[in-house]
Amino acid sequence: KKRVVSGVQPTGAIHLGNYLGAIRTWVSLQDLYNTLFFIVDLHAITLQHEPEELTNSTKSTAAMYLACGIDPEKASIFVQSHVAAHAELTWLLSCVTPIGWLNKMIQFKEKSRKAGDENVGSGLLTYPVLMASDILLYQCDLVPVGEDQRQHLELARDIAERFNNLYGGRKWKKLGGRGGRIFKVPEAMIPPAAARVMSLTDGTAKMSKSAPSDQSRINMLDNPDTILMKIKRCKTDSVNGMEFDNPERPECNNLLSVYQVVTSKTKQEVAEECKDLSWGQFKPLLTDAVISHLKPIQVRYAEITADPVYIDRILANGEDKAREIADVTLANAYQAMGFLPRQ
Ligand code: AQP
Repeated sequence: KKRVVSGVQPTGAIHLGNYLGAIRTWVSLQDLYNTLFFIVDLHAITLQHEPEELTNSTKSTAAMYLACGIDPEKASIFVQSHVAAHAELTWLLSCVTPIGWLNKMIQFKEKSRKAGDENVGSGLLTYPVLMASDILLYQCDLVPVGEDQRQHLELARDIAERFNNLYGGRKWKKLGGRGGRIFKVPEAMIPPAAARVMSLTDGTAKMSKSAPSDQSRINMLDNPDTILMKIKRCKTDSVNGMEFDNPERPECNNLLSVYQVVTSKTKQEVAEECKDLSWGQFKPLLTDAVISHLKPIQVRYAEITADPVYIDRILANGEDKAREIADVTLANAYQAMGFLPRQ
């Protein structure tokens, strides 16, 4: 079976963007592939954070994975910082990643601009190297992510190729290794619809956990009244009739795409159903569809979090399985670079 890995940062409440762009796809993959899904807590400290919030978010993100349908019998679920190989491999990869590659990352430019120079640690720049470690450690084939992560995934592929070229093949064999490549070069897997869910208050900005206004996103745990209110107040335009793919109407395209995915309808069905609707007619349809899609997830979340030991057990089990794979790759990387083996 091919291997799939992915994760979400515990930087706040999981929103519809994280779910539609990533977690929902994972659920459909766990029957077909060997899957590892982790909570990427080391990534959550690249901007200033509250320690207590990190603890709480890590637990709630794990519970949300389960509530959304990730099955611990099929997938390994674990916390990134519990597998030390992630941090160790990051150092090795940092040393083969040119700074120029990192300077080109759009997310770094955006986040560092927003945070202001004083608050930007070097971890924000090297974040994509940690992400490369997350992926390459598991020799995975596919990485399901939202559109916003495409550039980071390309970088992970470039780092893998550079490392393989520098240290793989005959050189590695000479040091007692297997020869050939050290890391598999993975492919991105981006969902066909709602790969980039946009903010409710600005159809040109992505929905994000860290956006200051909670009105800009629908959180997975928002209650029906909150969802109703957020959709009621979301940004619209003055055109009647709903349509996909009109660049002049980003909000319209965004909300239609969300509606399409939460109702499991095709794009054609939704385009036909909504083409003559006004915003006033469309919003209640969308509100009901989102509320009923989220309801079973919220019920399950409440059940899961009622028993904290349950999650701890799942995370410990996932960690063991992850470590088995990660430690082999890490040992290979050390060996290929010429480090003296640990006894
Ligand atoms: N708006 C989005 N639409 C579709 N997919 C999205 N993802 C995030 N936002 C959207 C996908 O969710 C997964 C986890 O994302 P992350 O937590 O690692 O970080 P992020 O992409 O930076 O997400 P946020 O919500 O914007 O977090 P903050 O505000 O903390 O930076 C990824 O697969 C991502 O593609």
